[in-house]
Amino acid sequence: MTESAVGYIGIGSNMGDRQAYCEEAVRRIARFPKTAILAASSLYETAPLEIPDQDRFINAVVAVRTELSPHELLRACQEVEQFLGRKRSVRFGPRTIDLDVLFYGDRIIQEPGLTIPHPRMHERRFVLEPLAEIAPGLEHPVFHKTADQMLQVVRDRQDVRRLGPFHLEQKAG
Ligand code: PH2
Ligand code: MG
Ligand code: MG
Repeated sequence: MTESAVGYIGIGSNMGDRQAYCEEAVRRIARFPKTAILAASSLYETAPLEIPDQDRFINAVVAVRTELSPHELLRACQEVEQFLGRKRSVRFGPRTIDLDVLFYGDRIIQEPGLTIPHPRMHERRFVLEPLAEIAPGLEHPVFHKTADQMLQVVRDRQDVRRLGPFHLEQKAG
C-alpha cells in the first residue's frame, strides 16, 4: 500500500483579484496527482505582516490527503505560484499567490529550500486563525501545541477578519 499523509497548505494573495487567485489555486491543488482536498477554511482578510506598506491579504488554509512526498508537494505548489503569475521580487512583499506547505503529517524537515513545519506559521495570526478553524486539535510536532493553543498565545495582533466561505465550484457560464 502506498503511504499517504495529511498536509496543510497556507494560501495568501494581495494583488489583483485576490479571492479569484486563492480559489483558482485551490482548484489546482485539487488536481495535484494522488491528492484530495479534505477541508478548506473560510477566506480571511488580513493586515499585512512584515512589510506593513502593502495591500491587505486574503488568506486561507486547506488540508489535503496526498501520496506526494513533501518535496513533490512543494514543487507542485511552486508550479501553481508560477502559473498564477507570481514574481519573486521582494521578500514578504506583494504577490498574486503564495502557497506555503505548513505541515506534512507530523514530519519535521529542515533542508535547504524546505522547512516543515513552516518556520514562522506559529507567529502568524493570519495562518493560525484559518488553521484553527479546520483543525483546532492539530498538534505542532516541534512545539507540541495544538492550533487552538498556538492561537491563544500568539503575540501577533494584526487584524484578521473572516470574509466568508471558500467557493470551490467553477462559476457557471
Ligand atoms: N505573507 C507574507 C508577509 N506578510 N501578511 C499577511 N497578512 N498575509 C500573508 O500571507 C503574508 C503577510 C510573506 O509570505
Ligand atoms: Mg511562500
Ligand atoms: Mg508565505
